[in-house]
Order: sequence, then structure tokens, then C-alpha cells
Amino acid sequence: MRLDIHLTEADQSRALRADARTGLTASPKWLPPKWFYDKCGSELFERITELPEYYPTRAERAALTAHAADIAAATGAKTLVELGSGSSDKTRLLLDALRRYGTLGAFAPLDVSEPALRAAATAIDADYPDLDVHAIVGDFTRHLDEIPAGEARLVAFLGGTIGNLVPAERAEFLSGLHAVLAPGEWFLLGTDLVKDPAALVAAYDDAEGVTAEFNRNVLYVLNRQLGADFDPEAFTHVALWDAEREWIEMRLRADRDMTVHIGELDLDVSFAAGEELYTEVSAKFRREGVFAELSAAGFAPLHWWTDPEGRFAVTLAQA
Ligand code: AVJ
Repeated sequence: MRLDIHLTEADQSRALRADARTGLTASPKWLPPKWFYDKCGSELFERITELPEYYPTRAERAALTAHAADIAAATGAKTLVELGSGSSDKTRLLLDALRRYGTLGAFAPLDVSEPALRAAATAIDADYPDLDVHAIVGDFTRHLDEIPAGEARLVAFLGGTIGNLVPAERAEFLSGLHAVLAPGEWFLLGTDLVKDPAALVAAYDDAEGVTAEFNRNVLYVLNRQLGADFDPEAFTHVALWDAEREWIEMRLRADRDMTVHIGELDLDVSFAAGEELYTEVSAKFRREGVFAELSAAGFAPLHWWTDPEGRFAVTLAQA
């Protein structure tokens, strides 16, 4: 197994400072969702995926279970690249199908978190002895150039993570990915789908309050990593459906007037009671929209597969 680091702790800490300064001095205030995922936030996210209300993980797994063999047969991929690989349990469905099809030789997971990536890549390396595992610590919005060369690559971007990018960021990401692939190579994209708003809101505002904790965790991240003195419990979790833009928005609403000091930035940030800090969008898609965005980036969208209940889709496109 090989592990290349294109993103160090120092790079990450510089990026967090820049994002915190930009977002907390803007109006409205905002923070990019990628900062949810420290160790504690990643554990909270794993708990979210097991909640009764949070269907996307189970729905995507159902779609992949039903169609992994179709994906293997359509692509005949020799290299599976996974962007934002996280715990990579759904990845095994693809690895198994490609291995059964007889083409698989290499696996290249890319993730911002070195500990998570190392753990996942080591487990895959042990369980698939014939597989050449080449892990890359990197950010999928910045390090697409570092995707290892390989024959007949299939790049998977699962989990609906593309929904955490706004349309302009998605267009940039998709064109950037298309630019590093050779004609004929493949892209598999997981997208959560537009559905009953009540079901969507429940998935982001669960009864147990795990998503609320996950949302507030970004303030604990700023406390721990930037020496801030947020009182996270003085913020209320907000999840709402924007019917026009077809995305879920998560915010943190200040319960009272307060001033927060961000030690490492030498910055004071004031919140008025009721003021909202924007922490995440999670866009939901329709087939026409996914195909249009892929086409605009130069891909040919060729297959659309969903779980039996039609809640989540995986799209296979060719560069
Ligand atoms: C799976 C990372 C895309 O938007 O559904 C879960 C993260 N946010 N609950 C999503 C998330 C709130 C998530 N991603």
C-alpha cells in the first residue's frame, strides 16, 4: 500500500483560518461544511447514517447493491478511484463487483482526513490482497491533478457529497474532473433526489438531535482549533427546505446577543439574538438536472440507477 500526502495539517489549519475569517465577517455569516468533519464530527456523521430519518446512506447502498454488477459490466474498470472516500463500506460493493467481473487491479481513495484514509485503505489492502492500493490525502476541490494515473479508471463520488457544493462550485468541480480524465474513462456520481419536503427536513432534523449536535460541532471545531470561545449550546439547529433552489439548508441560530472571540484570528464576532450562521446546503437532484450538469462539464451521462424506492440515484457518465 502507498499513501501520498498532498494536504498537510498545516495546509488544513491555514485553510480553516482563511475560511473562518471570510465567513464570520460576511453578511450573512457562513462556514463551509467541510469543517464539520474532525474526529468527533466524523463520528457524529456515522451516527447520522444510522438514524431512522436519515435514508440517503441506506438508499445509496440499496442502489449500489442492485446495480454494482451493471456498473462493472458497463465500465470494465481496472482502477477504482474514490473521492471523499470516508469509511468506504459502500466502496466494497463496487470493488467486489469489479473483482467478480475480473478487471479490477487498483484502488485509489482520496480523502482530506489522513487518519480516516489510512484506516480505510489499510483495511481494504488487507481484505483484497491482489489489489494495488494507492491512497491520496487531498481535497477533491483542489487535488484532482493528484489522482494516480491508471488504466480504465472509474472515479466514484458517492454519498451525495456533490450536493454540499453550490451550482457554481459543482460546475467547477465537474469540469476539473473531466479535464483530468481521458476520453472513455468513467465517473459514477451519487445524488440524493428531490422528494416530499417533510421527509427531507426530517432527515436533517432528527428526533434524537444527532444532526443538531453535528451542526453545532463546527463551533466546537473553531473552539478547539482556533481558540474561539463559542458557547455552542447557545445556538439552535435549523434545517429548512428551499423549494426554489431544491436544497436543504442548515443554519445555527443565536439564541441571544453575544460576542465571540476567535483567539487565533484576533477577531471579535458579534451575533444578534436570532441571527443565523449558514453552515451547509445539501442539494437534492432530478435526473434532468444531473444529466445537464454532467453534459455541461463534457461528460456523456449514460446510465441512471436508483434504489427500489427511487430516493437516491447513481449516475454513470463517460468522459
Ligand atoms: C452525506 C456529506 C452529503 O448532505 O446529507 C448529513 C452530510 N449533513 N446530515 C448530506 C450531512 C447533515 C451529508 N453528506
